[in-house]
Amino acid sequence: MPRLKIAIQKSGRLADKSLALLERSGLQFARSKDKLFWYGRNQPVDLLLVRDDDIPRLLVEGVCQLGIVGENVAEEKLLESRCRTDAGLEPLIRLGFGHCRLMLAVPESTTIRQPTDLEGKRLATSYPGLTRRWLEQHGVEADIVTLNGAVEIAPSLGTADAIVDLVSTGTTLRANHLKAMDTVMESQAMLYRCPDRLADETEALLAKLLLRIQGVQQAMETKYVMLHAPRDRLAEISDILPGAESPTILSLEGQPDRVAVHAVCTEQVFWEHLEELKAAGASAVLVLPVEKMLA
Ligand code: PRT
Ligand code: ZN
Repeated sequence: MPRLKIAIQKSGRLADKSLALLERSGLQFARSKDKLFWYGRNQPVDLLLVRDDDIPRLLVEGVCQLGIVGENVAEEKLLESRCRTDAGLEPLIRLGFGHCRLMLAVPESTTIRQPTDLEGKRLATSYPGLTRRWLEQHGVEADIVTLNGAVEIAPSLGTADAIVDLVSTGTTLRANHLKAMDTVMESQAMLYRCPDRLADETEALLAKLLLRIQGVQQAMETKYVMLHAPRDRLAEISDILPGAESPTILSLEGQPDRVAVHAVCTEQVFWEHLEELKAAGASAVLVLPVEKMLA
């Protein structure tokens, strides 16, 4: 009987959501507090809990067949060519969490305004591979100072003129009197597979698991939206609903000019959408989660 191994981050920003996704996909594990290995209880799928930096290598070396890691880490590791470069990791599903940007940032008071101003300067980063690629793309020669942490304080310490670091809310940049100048890479958590083809039975198991994960992923993004709308603005309202196809229209007792609209929105529903709906005459807008779906 073939077994699959999935690598996820042991602790950190991606850890809880990675595990939750797998558990929602119906996988149960015999949890052990300190150990790195959790045995699959109800499916032949085991878990390896490691540092996120190790995940690309574990996949390339075939120790694990699936792994969840930020696109930033996967790209960086491949560029640093600590793993075999001829066989890249295969990205399978963008997971919709761990969103961030790898950004080039400069001190607020700097005279650096455009990429060419970085010529001959020093850039501090934990992402030397991606930084080097950005410099090459912009035809700039600069020194890269590789740091494992506290990159944001390098300019105030005088060890760098600019930094390339991950940003999500921007609070860290502001707290260190830095401002973003360019986006080097946008990233989120991604499910990757090992580059090598597996035995037929193992491939079949992997395909089955992928369908489940995709289903969970879709259900998490999908919302059921209910609202009341003026009959004569239905087309406009349907256009605002993100990713909704043919909504259900129901008449409202005693209100000939208004109808109830029920729609399955397959893309994220933001507050902005609700505000637009309201402006188009919608009322009683409800957004409900979808537990499971089979399209
Ligand atoms: O121990 P291990 O090596 O497994 O974890 P780690 O410390 O290397 O990584 P961790 O858990 O911090 O991050 C894991 C992944 O989360 C990253 O590789 C990214 O893909 C993703 N991610 C999303 C982030 C952020 N957002 C983020 N904001 N990773 C780091 N940050 C840091 C950033 O480095 C900076 O110090 O948060 C700070 C900036 O945040 P804001 O909100 O102030 O902009
Ligand atoms: Zn790490």
